[in-house]
Amino acid sequence: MAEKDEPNHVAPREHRTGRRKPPKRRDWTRVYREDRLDDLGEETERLRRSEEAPPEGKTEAKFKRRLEPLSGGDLMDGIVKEVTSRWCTILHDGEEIRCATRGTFKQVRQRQSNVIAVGDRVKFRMVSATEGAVESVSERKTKLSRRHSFKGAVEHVMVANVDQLVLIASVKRPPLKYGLIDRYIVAAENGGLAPVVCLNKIDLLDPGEDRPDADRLYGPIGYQVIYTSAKTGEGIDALREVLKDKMSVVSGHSGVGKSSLLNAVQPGLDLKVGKVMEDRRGKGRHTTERSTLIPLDVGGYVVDTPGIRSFGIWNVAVEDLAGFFLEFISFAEDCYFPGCSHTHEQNCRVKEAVEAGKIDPRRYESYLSIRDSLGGR
Ligand SMILES: Nc1nc2c(ncn2[C@@H]2O[C@H](COP(=O)(O)OP(=O)(O)OP(=O)(O)O)[C@@H](O)[C@H]2O)c(=O)[nH]1
Ligand SMILES: [Mg+2]
Ligand SMILES: [Zn+2]
Repeated sequence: MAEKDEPNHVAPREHRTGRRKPPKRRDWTRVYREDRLDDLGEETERLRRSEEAPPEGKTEAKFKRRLEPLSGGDLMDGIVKEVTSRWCTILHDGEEIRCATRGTFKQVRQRQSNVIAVGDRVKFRMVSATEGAVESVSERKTKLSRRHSFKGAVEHVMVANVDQLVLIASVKRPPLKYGLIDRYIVAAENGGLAPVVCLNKIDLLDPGEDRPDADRLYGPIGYQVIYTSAKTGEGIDALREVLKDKMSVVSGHSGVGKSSLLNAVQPGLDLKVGKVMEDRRGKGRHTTERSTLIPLDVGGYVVDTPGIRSFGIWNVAVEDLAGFFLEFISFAEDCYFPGCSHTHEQNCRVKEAVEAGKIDPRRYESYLSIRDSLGGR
């Protein structure tokens, strides 16, 4: 069963009043906590114990050195700002502390894609005047996860503990892809984040050309849509308002203007922005190299992330997918066959609604495409 096989699930976000919930509710806290305990508690303990008793042939001195971090200063709370394979930066009391990723964490990481993600709440100790060591990671309240792009069936946690995903697309250069937006929405809902859609580069629309109607597509199902231009400043106030006092992550294709938008929201931030020169396919070069947590002057935090090429859905069962397409739900309830997949069945109310123009065909296409990628028939 999905619950047993995939213990890292976090609860879908509480939906706003009047909106229907995706069909599943799992006892995620219990399953998740057990999993975390196993991975971070017992596993860490086990490795630590094995370190304490030096195996034959290894010198006492070497083990003392490795144990040093544990006997350092007091335990303190922090939030992870940046992560690389060897170290992470923790924000604590307005200060940045660089922490080595201890051997125990590295070993655990081989089983999970990343044990520490940006946004994680951690406990750490100082081990020297300038360096710390992470001792434990708190249970994640939310997470934005995707399928690891080259490691096969491995989860990659992009960011932990954020309230909302501001998914950025551009109206042109690179071209707007509704399929990607819909993938993000499924992942956000599955991980407990509220999605907000932001269409950038509206200055590139020709005179008289209409804005893409994303607001008509997503507004009625409760997702805010904003239109922006980092170049002209249009919509930047609205974006700042969205980010204010919240923990957010911005994500989207490379070159859509994520870092440019954050620079516009907070002058002086000076995030590195891609060169104006774009490659032949219209995709900007990959400019932001790693995710970074940024404190906002208006209150709250935002995580800038590197652009992605594609987004593989993680930990959604094929039969649960339609529940993430909120406008399908009232129709799906009346499908003739219980467990209707809304693909080939007779008397499928969802397909009828698509034909009657009550469900947008772009959303139905996204559903079919994601379903296909999840192995649905
Ligand atoms: N015309 C126009 N260009 C923009 C706008 N926003 C960003 N750009 C340009 O788009 C290119 C990419 O911008 P970035 O902010 O680096 O994009 P990004 O999404 O952060 O890209 P990655 O870090 O690679 O994921 C740069 O040349 C920007 O100047 C906009 O609103 N209008
Ligand atoms: Mg960037
Ligand atoms: Zn159906």
